[in-house]
Amino acid sequence: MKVANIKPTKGISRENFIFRGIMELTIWDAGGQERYLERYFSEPQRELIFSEVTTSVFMIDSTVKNHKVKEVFDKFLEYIIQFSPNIDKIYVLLNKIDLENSMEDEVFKFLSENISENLRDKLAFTPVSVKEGSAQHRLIEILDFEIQKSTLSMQKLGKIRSLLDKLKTSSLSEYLLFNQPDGLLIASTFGKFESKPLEFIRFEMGTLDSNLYQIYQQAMEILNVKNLSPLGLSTIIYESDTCFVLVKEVSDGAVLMTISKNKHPNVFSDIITALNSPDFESLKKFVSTSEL
Ligand SMILES: Nc1nc2c(ncn2[C@@H]2O[C@H](COP(=O)(O)OP(=O)(O)OP(=O)(O)O)[C@@H](O)[C@H]2O)c(=O)[nH]1
Ligand SMILES: [Mg+2]
Repeated sequence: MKVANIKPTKGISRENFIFRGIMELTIWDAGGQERYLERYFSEPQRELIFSEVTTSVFMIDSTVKNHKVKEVFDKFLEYIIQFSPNIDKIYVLLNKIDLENSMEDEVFKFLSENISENLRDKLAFTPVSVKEGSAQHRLIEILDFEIQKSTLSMQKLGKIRSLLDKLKTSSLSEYLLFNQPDGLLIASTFGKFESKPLEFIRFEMGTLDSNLYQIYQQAMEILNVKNLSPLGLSTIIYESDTCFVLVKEVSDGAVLMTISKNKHPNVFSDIITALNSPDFESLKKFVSTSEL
């Protein structure tokens, strides 16, 4: 998201999200303005806000250092520990380090003051910048720890990986599966693979800005095809000197990228067969649903 035009969060904003296509999240973004803080630190609200938390992230503007901030931080810690005692890590992001007047070191010291050793061991401070993208990077890292802690997510990931490996074996190609909403990699036949998020071509006919569809209809009329099936833009094929690259929508939630080993016609046909196989259908099931 662009950092420039963010509106202040009113109260608590709730959003559901499926991280990396496999882990369902409910994100509670708590507005930092005083009137909202007062409300959700008060009784009985605070129990509702601070209980059943799995991951907690406190983000602070590190160009500001005052007693109000420390008070808020201490209350936040108190209620998180009280109402979600199973939490083993509390992440603190010291934001805006891109600014010259950022004092992340001082803010770090200031926030750590008068905190019991026990509690201090749970705190993980990271200097970040939303503007430069390191805050987003850190959040992804934090959620990746959560995936590793979640049995259901790990089971899903295991199934997805084994399906990708099956596709690879049957078509001598590499497969990369991306989560559509954020472009993050879900799994790949390379194992660990770090890349920038995949930026999507929108899978809609309209985005082609072409009269291809009318011509297709006309051609099918000449060919006397009844029950014309709609033309979907669900697969895109690129070609290099040495390989084919296919990008196919698995579901609303995911996109599969295939890189062929070579350009032999049978490799291409094996890929098309793989992309229309029951294994491909199974992939759909595991991505973006809570089913296993
Ligand atoms: N320079 C810089 N500005 C930032 C950064 N992150 C946020 N901002 C700016 O800081 C202001 C506040 O950002 P928000 O994301 O609304 O902050 P918030 O903590 O969610 O605020 P509340 O919703 O009121 O709790 C906005 O004007 C942002 O453009 C950053 O990393 N660097
Ligand atoms: Mg906000």
